Amino acid sequence: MEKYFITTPIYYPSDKLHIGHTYCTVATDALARYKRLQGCDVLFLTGTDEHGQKIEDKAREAGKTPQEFVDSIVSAPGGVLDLWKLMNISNDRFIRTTDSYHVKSIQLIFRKMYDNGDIYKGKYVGKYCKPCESFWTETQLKDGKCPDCGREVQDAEEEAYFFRLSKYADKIQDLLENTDFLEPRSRVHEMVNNFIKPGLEDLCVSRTSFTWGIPVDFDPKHVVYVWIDALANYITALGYGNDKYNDYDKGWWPGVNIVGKEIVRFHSIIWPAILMSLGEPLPKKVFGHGWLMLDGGKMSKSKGNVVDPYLLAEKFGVDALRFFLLRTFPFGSDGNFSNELLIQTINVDLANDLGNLLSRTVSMVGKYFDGQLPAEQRFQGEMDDELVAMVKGLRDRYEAQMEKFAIHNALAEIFKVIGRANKYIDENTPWVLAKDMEANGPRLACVMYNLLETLRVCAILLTPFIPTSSAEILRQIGASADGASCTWESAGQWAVLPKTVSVVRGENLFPRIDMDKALAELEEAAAQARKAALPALEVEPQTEEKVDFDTFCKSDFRAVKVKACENVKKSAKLLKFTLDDGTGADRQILSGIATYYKPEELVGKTLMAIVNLPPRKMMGLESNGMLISAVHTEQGEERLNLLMLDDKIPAGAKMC
Ligand code: ME8
Repeated sequence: MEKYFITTPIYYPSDKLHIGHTYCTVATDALARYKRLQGCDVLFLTGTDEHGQKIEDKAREAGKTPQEFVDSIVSAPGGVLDLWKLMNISNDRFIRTTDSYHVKSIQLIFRKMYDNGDIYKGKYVGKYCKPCESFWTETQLKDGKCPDCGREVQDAEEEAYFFRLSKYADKIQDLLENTDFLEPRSRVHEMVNNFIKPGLEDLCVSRTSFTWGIPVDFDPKHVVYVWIDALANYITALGYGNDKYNDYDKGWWPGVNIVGKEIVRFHSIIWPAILMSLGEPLPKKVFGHGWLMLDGGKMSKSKGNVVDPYLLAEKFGVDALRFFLLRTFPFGSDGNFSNELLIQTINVDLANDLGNLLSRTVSMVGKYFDGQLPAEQRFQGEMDDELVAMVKGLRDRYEAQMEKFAIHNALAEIFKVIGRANKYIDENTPWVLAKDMEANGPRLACVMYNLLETLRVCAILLTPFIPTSSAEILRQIGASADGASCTWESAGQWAVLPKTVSVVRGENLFPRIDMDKALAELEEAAAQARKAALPALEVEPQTEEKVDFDTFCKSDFRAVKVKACENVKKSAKLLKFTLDDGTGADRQILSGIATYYKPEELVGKTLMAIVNLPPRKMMGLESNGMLISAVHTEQGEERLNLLMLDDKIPAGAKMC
């Protein structure tokens, strides 16, 4: 059996993952499932890239150790592992770069490259982009900023180890230009023109300014550059340099690396150079997919424009979400995400086209034949030929696209057939045939059989995208009882179901979604999420400016007792207080706190007031002083509490 090793990038657990990460993982999952369907022995790897300064900083901000911090995002409930479980990701292995076997392998790899002279000690002077964890030379900067993310860079100078990347420049240019190692092809020109032709410089591969990384074992004040640590996961997870696994030499490597476009540079230049240095085979392929954008910009937590996959999966179903991501956006290009597009794709493709084809077919077989087709069937040539021919060639057309990673085109091929099948129903008008079963029964049975066969082939080929729904379709059309009619081989054949197949009515797989209602609900959920993301409790920062003691002492704070309190007419905010301030005369103070207190709950309370402010008119009434309260913010909402004093304190007592 052919071995096929496929990987996603390993994700940074610096924040919760979003729909962009989900896109990348679901696409790789579909490719892995496709290869399994074809009969390959697949090893699908994903994981998390847990070292580096960004994680160290984030952990500090969160008041956690780096390990506690990454655990809270990777393995805690609602973390990365749970997200992949929810999305029905079929990975066979999950690597964390903090796993001890990986740490050991990275130390060995670093030492091997040091021993063979490809890593040497030098001094780093240049610029560093912290969010990207990338070093740049002056000439590589774009308008003085990081060429990858456009953010500010900082000066950096320190003793460091370097990798002789320059030594491999020609070999890598040849690899990129003269093989199909990197796809899509457009990315080759970008790499060669932007990075190789201007001159590949040696790469700084160790850091001493932070500690959250894998120590260089022969010089432990250095930690290994996070990209060497990360890229090598593709082989350490197979057991390269460790005893945890022993798959590396067993035909699994080389594999296929699926990555997002911004990390193509690391995967198509640095990664093959590392492997060349180690004398190991290069990946079969690096495929750089596009970004899911929101409002024209890349989705990213730091920009605050992320979409939550949990919310969408819960609302529309996991299969519908997986399908949308892969059907809508050409895999190699960027795509603009919107909730409208998501709902529209579900309604058009899944509810109208596929869902209707299934429910009409199964219910007609139920209604006209009591759920089981008769053996006597009449094929009518011309009326059937076009559909049958389309279905017969579907698997090969689909395969041709999948082999090119043109996932969206493979799906388009399936949906052309589904559209043709719906038209076939309208052309053959089964409800008219059913009016005279004696004359037309065999013809009607053949129409139904052709539809069931069409659904069978489509459902098999849809399995990598919507695994749960495909299994249910195959069950409803009577294919699953017999494993042989659900295989890859059978998807390339016609008339595999027995003539007398029985169907099973099931639930409506893809109910139509009310667009306006769903959009309003999503907007409400997003508002709630934004609110929940606000700090739980916030107080105003303390004033820097000092006040001298004498000025402070001029403020006259007194205990006051509330004799009466009422709302001020025509004002939603103001309360009018009649107060005993210990002088024997009533004092009137107006306070804008009616949204926080009802007047009656304050009568009799002892409060604190400043009494020597100049009188002020509000809504035509005079206010002599101000009641003192404490203010803070909770989940974005302002909270106010009057300062209530012990009732033992007499009215007029001075606060000092
Ligand atoms: O880059 N649309 O990790 P990462 C599509 N640790 N894909 C997106 C996306 C979006 N909006 N946002 C992120 C890293 N991704 C490194 C990888 S591999 C040895 C080390 C994709 O968590 C992104 O393109 O920042 C990348 O392929 C993957 O998510 C991981 O991104």
